[in-house]
Amino acid sequence: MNPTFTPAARALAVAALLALPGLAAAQNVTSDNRGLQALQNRATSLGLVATDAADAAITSQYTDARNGITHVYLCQRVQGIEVYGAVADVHLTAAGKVVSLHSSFRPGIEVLARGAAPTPGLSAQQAVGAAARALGMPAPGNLTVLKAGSAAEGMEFSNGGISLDKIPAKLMYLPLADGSLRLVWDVTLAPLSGDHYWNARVDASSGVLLDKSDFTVSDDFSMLNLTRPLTQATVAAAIKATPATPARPTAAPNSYNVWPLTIESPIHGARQVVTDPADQKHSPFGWHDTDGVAGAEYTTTRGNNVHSYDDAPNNNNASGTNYSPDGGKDLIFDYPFDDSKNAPAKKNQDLAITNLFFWNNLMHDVMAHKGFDEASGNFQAKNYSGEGKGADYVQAEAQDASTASPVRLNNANFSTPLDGGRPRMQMYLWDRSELNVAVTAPAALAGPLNALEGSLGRSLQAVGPISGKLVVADDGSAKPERGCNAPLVNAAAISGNIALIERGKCGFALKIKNAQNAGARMVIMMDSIPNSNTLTRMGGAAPDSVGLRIPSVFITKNEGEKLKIAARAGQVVTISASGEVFYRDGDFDNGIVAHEYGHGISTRLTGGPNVSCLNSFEQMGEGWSDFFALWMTTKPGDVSTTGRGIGTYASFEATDGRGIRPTRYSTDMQINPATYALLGTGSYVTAADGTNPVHAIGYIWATTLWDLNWELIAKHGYNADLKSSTGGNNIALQLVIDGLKLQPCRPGFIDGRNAILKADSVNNKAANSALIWRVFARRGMGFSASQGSSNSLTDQKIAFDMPTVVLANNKQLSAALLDVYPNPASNQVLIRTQVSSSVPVQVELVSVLGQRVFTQTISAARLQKDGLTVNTSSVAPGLYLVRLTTSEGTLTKKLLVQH
Ligand SMILES: [Ca+2]
Ligand SMILES: [Ca+2]
Ligand SMILES: [Ca+2]
Ligand SMILES: [Ca+2]
Ligand SMILES: [Zn+2]
Repeated sequence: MNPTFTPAARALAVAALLALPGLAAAQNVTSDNRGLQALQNRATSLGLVATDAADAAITSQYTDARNGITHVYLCQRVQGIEVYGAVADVHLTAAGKVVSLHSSFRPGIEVLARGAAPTPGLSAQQAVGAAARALGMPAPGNLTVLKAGSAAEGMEFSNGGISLDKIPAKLMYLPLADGSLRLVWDVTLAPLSGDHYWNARVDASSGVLLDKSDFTVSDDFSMLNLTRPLTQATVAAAIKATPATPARPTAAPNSYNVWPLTIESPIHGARQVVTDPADQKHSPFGWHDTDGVAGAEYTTTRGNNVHSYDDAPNNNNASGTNYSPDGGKDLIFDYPFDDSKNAPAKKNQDLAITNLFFWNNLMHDVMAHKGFDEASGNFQAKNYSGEGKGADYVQAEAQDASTASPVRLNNANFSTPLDGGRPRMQMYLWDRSELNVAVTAPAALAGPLNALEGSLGRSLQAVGPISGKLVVADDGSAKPERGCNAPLVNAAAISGNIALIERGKCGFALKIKNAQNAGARMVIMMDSIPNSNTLTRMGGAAPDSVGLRIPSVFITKNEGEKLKIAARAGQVVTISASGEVFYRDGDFDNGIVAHEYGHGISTRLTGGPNVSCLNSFEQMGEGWSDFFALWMTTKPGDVSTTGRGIGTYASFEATDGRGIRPTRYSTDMQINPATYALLGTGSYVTAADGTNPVHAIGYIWATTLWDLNWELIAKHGYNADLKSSTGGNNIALQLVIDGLKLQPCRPGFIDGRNAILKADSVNNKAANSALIWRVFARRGMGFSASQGSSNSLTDQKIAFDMPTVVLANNKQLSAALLDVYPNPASNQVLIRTQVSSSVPVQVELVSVLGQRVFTQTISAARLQKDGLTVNTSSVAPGLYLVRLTTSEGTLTKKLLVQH
């Protein structure tokens, strides 16, 4: 210990001495120290010295009611102060056997701490002010202490008028890049804009911001559209166009007229009146209770699990007065739906808030049956069991920011503070613009142009229809049509007309600005790449930041060239252009609601409810969320090979559209070829600014979980009762949820695979291990695969093999191990397997008469990775047997050839 104690340091040391050994400031005070002891007993094998784990503390601990596993989550401490990011998890059976243990404790922590300043120069209040300043927030007002505690235990302050929630602050050690420790204040602030929920670490002496993470996970889909101003013109016109509301049946008490379970959105199925939907076990007092005593506390869309309300102005309900529909004493939430294309969002507000309320409750109830419950840190106002922390129901904000300036579109996000902190779900409108840009003269060129609007300037929809003469820009340079030099030489000719400018040399914004300054009413930007049909969405700056007021559209080089030649030849070229924007409401896309809620589940379950650690580069947060969305919307009779897009409703697509991911989800690798090998390649790399392609990463992971779900359905059947424990779909979700609890903090794909295998061993005595291996091997996460660092996207080893033990004792191997598609086949067929073989695999095609029409030997590695494509165009139509002979046994499957 440092001998030069200041009074502050002494106070700290005393506080540390007074703290119960092994217990952090977390809520789960328990006398069960088996997890802590297990960790301490294994210190040496974890590369630690005894003192590294001597002062470890439990951040949370709970026993799973279904499988009896006690999950213990710990943090490393030195001198009673937590070390940020140094955590461990230990999982024990009822008998005390350790089934899994991970640690990221830092070796030699005492020596490292000696180099760090032992006392904070700033008080906790000063640290809150410093963090706010560093994060660009206003200075906090009167910070009153809501929960007192020592610096090392942490304390909570009031929101200071700058945060949407109470402000926790705690003294910690932050490991720096060079391995040294720095004493910091860990401060959590939720700015009033609702865009972020910062967990920041500032130097405890200087107040300098050293590290931050965001509790908000954002699902930006089109950054370019986020700041486009909404005009009220369309909305007003749309009100007139709205058909009369049809008569509705009178609903029974406690009913909701919504798109219920397994219906993904209004394009996927009909709305229905659902009566008494609250789960008897996990919402025993109904969805409108908050006190655990019979009788609803709210007749609005508010209750123990969620409070859903309108947030069109994006004030984030700071005053607590945002609007929620009221179902009256009978709790009847039955509102009309105007599904006309140009219906204003406001007209469907009651229904949007109701549907959002319904689906948040549904996620709560279904997932509680799978083990996301009070003990493990779920979202409830009151915890009826007394386990875990309450006061953290979801704040679900419908039609968020739809009348705010700037408007937010094409997005959704979810903020997950630690257990006891209220999450926020923000659901936005989605837009789609329809452009009509056409040449009206000369007759030889007349006809529609293939055009795309960007985010620069005002939209055609906002400006209204434009028609006029096209004038080619002339900036006086060797390539005058690029319009980069100001002022334009032919400004007089351009004034009052439409400017044609070619891409290149300078940015779009400057070109448009030059045309605007010359008096142009609109810009048609032609591409500079011949024969390209790809239209570029012009963007790069918020519209008003560059002072652009005129609309602009992008067309191809080939179309633009014809117009340029005609105009320069002296012909009068005229253009007409108009645009209209339509909106869809994310509140009706149940897949997106489930996805957002899913972020809360994966965040609370990984590392325990009192630590937030889904922040490694490989972490699969978006993947779990997509999987939950797909899982909740699987209907009886669905088949595994059908492609499923995410967000098809919000993206104005048909139900078989691609949605917002690289491909649709499917077990058919022709539809969805994703494997672990994609990670770190192409668009699956870390960007120059350090951001990761989280949705692309998640897509690979969700693909694998989706395969797992269907393999288990094939084995155990589908159970339409989603709260049951039987049926392949329920077994799959249970493995995924338990995998979240069992995996280490900051996980990668192989950590996730191992946790699912572990969950199967705990839940099902490893009855599905061969199936799980097969699924992961098929997507590149086989037995020999490794993830390298979970914080790098480029150091993985991909493998498509299965452990030999799985394949042992099985000479006639299961047909499920052999992929043959398409089947029936016409001109070619792809044959693939994950089975390993110490000798080259013989692949044969045998007719029903036993005649071999094809034979080839190929390495097992190639069959595992790429498969073998066989040309069947000259094979006579009929039934054949595909036969593979490996060192582990034979595989056969029937194949029909048709021409
Ligand atoms: Ca009540
Ligand atoms: Ca909001
Ligand atoms: Ca909770
Ligand atoms: Ca890696
Ligand atoms: Zn997401």
